[in-house]
Amino acid sequence: MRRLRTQVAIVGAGPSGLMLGHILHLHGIDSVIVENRSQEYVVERVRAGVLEQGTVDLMRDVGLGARLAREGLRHSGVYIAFNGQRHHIDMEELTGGRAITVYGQNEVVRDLIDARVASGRPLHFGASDVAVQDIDRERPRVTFRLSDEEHEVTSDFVAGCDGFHGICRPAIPPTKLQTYQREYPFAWLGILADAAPSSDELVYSLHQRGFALFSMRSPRVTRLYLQCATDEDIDEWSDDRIWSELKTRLRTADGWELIEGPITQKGVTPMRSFVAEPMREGRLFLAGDAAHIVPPTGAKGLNLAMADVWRLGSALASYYKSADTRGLDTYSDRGIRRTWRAQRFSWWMTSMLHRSDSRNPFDYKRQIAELDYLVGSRAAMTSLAENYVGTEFD
Ligand code: FAS
Ligand code: PHB
Repeated sequence: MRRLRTQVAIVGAGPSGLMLGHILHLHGIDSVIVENRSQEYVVERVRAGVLEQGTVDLMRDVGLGARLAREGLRHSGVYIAFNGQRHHIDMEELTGGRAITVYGQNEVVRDLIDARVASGRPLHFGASDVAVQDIDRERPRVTFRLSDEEHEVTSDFVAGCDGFHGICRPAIPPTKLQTYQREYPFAWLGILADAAPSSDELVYSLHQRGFALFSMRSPRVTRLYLQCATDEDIDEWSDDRIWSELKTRLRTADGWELIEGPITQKGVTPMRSFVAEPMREGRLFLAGDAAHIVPPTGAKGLNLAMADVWRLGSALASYYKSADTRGLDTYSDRGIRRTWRAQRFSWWMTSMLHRSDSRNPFDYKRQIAELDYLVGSRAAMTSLAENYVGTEFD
């Protein structure tokens, strides 16, 4: 058994675990990161692509803003399309200068892994049998196997950054945890294509046949999504069928045309809303998808995770610097408040822009009326804009 002692044991090397490790490193606080998948898997998996202003500011503040500034695509607005018309919402103007940046989650993870390796601090990929013990004691433990050797990390705190299917949230006794969830009766079929993005900014579209989203990753790569059934069989979707359905749902009267290209990745993502309360039990702190899941329509998942670890990192820094526990003691309440605000916005975007399974024409007409009000009201557009670009981390 190899025994390690550290200040903060971090389970999971996704964006939240890696960013927390980096923030702690900048404050001179020790941590060990334990991840059960390989580095390649963690870097290559395709997920989010939209960074709020707060996430971009955090990347810059922790010294990881250079490649993001060079390769990220800053967007001052977004398009909402319905009835064959695209309507632009100038979020930067409506929020006094805040904007979003398109930069793939896997690029964020790549930058954070490079920084971790450069710090020389422990980052273990491919760990198995990861478990958390004694979270209600002074010295919680994380145990795992690595190349057939048992490891035990003893720490002051454990950060559960291991996502929705991780082992940290289930380590909290069910009597102490309240969960809230909503499953949506549809999913997203998403593709990556080697095609130059034909729109300068994202296009969210409601069509009779369902939702569609035009997004991108770089000047050479387009990212697109369309609403599908929860049990959709991806093998039934040839590339031609995908392009023709996307063209139908994204067609607008202003002659804007989708540019096609080789599809390099496709998959179906389920849609759910999930919240676990509290986000802390004893010496265990949950962050990111381990504590909450939002449907991706509001582009909040990654950004909420970043807000959590900014909050947890600052709280741990105050604790180690001046034994001030106020940040740790308010971490969960502040996190839960921000989470429900993101849940409301993500649910609203999802409900407004997807065909519900009722197929009741009343619902579709009401959705169109809501979109018509949205693009005609400065107040309504401002509400969408400030939620979409995100508020200051708190
Ligand atoms: P993550 O899930 O990213 O990371 C958790 C890490 O913990 C993983 O590396 C996992 O391998 C590891 N882990 C799990 N169990 C472990 C164990 N027992 N021991 C050790 N390690 C363990 N958000 C958007 O805004 N837009 C999108 O388009 C979008 N698409 C998404 C598509 C998918 C398929 C998914 C699942 C999510 C998507 N999201 C999207 C949300 C996504 O961006 C998440 O919010 C973000 O990855 C959260 O980051 P983490 O909390 O770090 O969790
Ligand atoms: C993406 O680019 O992957 C993306 C963009 C906006 C969303 C969800 C996903 O709402």
